[in-house]
Amino acid sequence: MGVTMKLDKSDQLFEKARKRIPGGVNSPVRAFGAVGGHPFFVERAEGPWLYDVDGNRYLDYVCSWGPGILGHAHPQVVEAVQRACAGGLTFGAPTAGEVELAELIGACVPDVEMVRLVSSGTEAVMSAVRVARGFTGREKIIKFAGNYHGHSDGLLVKAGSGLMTQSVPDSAGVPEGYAASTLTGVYNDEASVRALFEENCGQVAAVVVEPVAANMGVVPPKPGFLEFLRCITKEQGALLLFDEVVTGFRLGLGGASAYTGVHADLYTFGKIVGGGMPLAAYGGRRDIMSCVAPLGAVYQAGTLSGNPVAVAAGIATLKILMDDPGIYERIDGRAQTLAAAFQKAGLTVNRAGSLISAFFVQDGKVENYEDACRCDRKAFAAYFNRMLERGIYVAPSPFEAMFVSDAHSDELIEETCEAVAAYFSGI
Ligand code: KE4
Repeated sequence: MGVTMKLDKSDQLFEKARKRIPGGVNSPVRAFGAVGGHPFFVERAEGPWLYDVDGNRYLDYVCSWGPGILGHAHPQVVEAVQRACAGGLTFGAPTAGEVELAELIGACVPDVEMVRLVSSGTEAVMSAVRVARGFTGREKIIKFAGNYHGHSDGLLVKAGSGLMTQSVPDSAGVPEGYAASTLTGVYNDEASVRALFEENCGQVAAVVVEPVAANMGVVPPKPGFLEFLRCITKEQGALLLFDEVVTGFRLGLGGASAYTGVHADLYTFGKIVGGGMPLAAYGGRRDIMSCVAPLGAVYQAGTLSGNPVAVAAGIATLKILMDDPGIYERIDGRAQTLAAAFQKAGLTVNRAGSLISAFFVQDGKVENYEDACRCDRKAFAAYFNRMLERGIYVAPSPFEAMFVSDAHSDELIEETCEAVAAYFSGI
């Protein structure tokens, strides 16, 4: 099933990697497990292009799973990082940049009155859940099958992304007790949420949700679903936590709350907010965030939290987006063009802004985990490998989103549409 491109150096590296790194990769979904063959090893990237160690070039629709909204190696972001590096890599002491980034996040998402910078989306969601439990004094959380919130123990229950790719929705090594405090609802199914609240009356600290799901493929909320979650959490004394690690600064500067009009109590961000560097964030209502140490009793800490080099990348990225909000219209329009090409080829397409998924499912819609699981994995793998042969790199999993960046020109989008049409017409 593998591709016929020259991948000698990548294969040699993969051989060596597998001796020292589990599966040869530092994150499971990169291993090409769902599509066969071996991953290519990247040498460098620029704009919409990835270049591998064998000299192959790929048009990149993974965009490092979301951070790459501006394209790779954006000159202003690189320059900001280089300038920061020259002043030292890490201090473990507060810097002006952290204040500036916190203020920029709050300017874009006014619900985020206070924010804490951390180093990964996993850490952001794990910390936000702890704050929700500390603030409410309650233990249980509700998540949704197919939503992925990083790999902290309590959230690796019926999770999406790499777990769906490997068909293992739950992880080994998670103590029963953790899983017992994580209740799982059906995305877009209000009755499933109502039932969980009735069965666990007064015990639910928060509903944790991807406001637009992007880890079972892209699955937008049905009209009224988020509004329902907002109402029932208020009614039940629970908090609403929007996990915007993917949607934050992707669906627009204001993320999902601006895109949907629904406002949460807590938010998590990652990917774009760090400009491609290891930086994420959690934040929200001042009264809730005042629970966080050293102000309050909920402890969260990090040696590299608010790292000055990562903060410089984040500030540079947000400033470019804030100075040119037309980016969103451009990338959404291009995503729409791509979506139309997949629809014309007969696929079920879900799109939210510049997030797209084309599902290999026989007719019908994809509105939740169960629908997404119906996808034809073999057909997806064949499509993935043919596109890769043509130098077009989509995520090596049917349960990830396609990301469009500002570096994907109209011409490149057109070329991609032609490749899609050629593939599905058997050329
Ligand atoms: P990280 O710990 O990977 O920075 O973020 C975890 C996370 C949290 N919340 C959402 C909604 C996420 O999508 C993620 C991570 N996204 C996946 C891709 N869908 C990361 C890719 C990977 O695991 O390699």
